[in-house]
Amino acid sequence: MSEIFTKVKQLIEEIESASPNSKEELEQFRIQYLGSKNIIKPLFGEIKNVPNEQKKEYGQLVNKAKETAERKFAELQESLEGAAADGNAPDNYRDFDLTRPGEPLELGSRHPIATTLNRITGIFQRMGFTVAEGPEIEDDWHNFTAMNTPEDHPARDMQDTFYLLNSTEMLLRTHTSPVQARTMTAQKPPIRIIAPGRVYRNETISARSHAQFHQVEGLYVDEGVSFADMKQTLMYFAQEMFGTPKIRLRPSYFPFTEPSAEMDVWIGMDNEKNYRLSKGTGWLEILGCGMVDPAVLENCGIDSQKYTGFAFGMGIERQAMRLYDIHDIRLFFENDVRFLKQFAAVI
Ligand code: 2U9
Repeated sequence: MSEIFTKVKQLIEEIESASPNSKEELEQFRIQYLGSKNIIKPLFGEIKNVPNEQKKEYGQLVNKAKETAERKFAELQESLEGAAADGNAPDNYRDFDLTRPGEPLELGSRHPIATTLNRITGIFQRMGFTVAEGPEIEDDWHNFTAMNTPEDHPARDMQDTFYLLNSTEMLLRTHTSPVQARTMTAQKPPIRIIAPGRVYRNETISARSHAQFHQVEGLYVDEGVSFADMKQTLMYFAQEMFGTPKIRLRPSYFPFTEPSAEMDVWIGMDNEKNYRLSKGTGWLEILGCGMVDPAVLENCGIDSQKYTGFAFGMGIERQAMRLYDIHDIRLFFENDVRFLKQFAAVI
């Protein structure tokens, strides 16, 4: 009877020393020792031929063979897979193809609003303006009072301005002017800043208007700043942004500037697009501007006898829509990747 014992012991040794080197060999191992027709199974049946006093010992030995096969299989599987992940597997156990071409890195894209904004601020930065920023939740004073907008001005109406819940004091800024008001109260002239950022107005959302949009505003305050300085600055901007210094200033009105103007840039009408954009005039309205009202300077603690300044403001969405031929302002705020991916080439 010791013969069958020897056979099982040899089998255990055989299992212990097995060293499959490939997925296929490992599968062979599994079939041989753990499969439905494995060679350990019939050994359990042999117990009937083992004398009673040795049955227990025999049963334990065959169980050991089975457990050894299970443990060994788990170990082999782990080491082969681990090696494959390390790239150290035997050549025939790699389940990936090293000759496959690499996956190209997918480039992200800048949002067209960011690109347009960066371009505009860049032009003014090269003229010596620095970028100033401020909160989007503002108080009534910085947004309206300091800006010479009287209590009964329609802009203050709930219809036009988003006030914070149960507040008549705190609001979502309707322009980036409060950034400049804050700078003026904190700094002495010369002040030469550009304030880009997001603003909010209580407007019905459509293809042409949105309740949130972006502005770039500029402010230059110093001794002896004149309307001519403003015109020259804006001409240079037109040259850089649109490739032409040909601008015109039309009289306009804003509560915070006097005199005020609107600036158009000449885009001509020699192609259909420019004809459409300029409504058949060749002129495209770009921004509003003017000499800072002395009352605004005084509100912010600046001596209006000594200092003068000019300011301007423009909406970014309008310019980006023109630049990239986008016909619906809502596309800017939906973050649909099909829209955003179209700007991947834009740096
Ligand atoms: C201070 C003093 C004056 C900023 C100005 C405009 C004219 C203007 C509009 C353009 C389109 C807003 O985005 S829009 O709807 N803005 O026309 N903004 S002057 O004047 C200032 C700013 C700050 C202290």
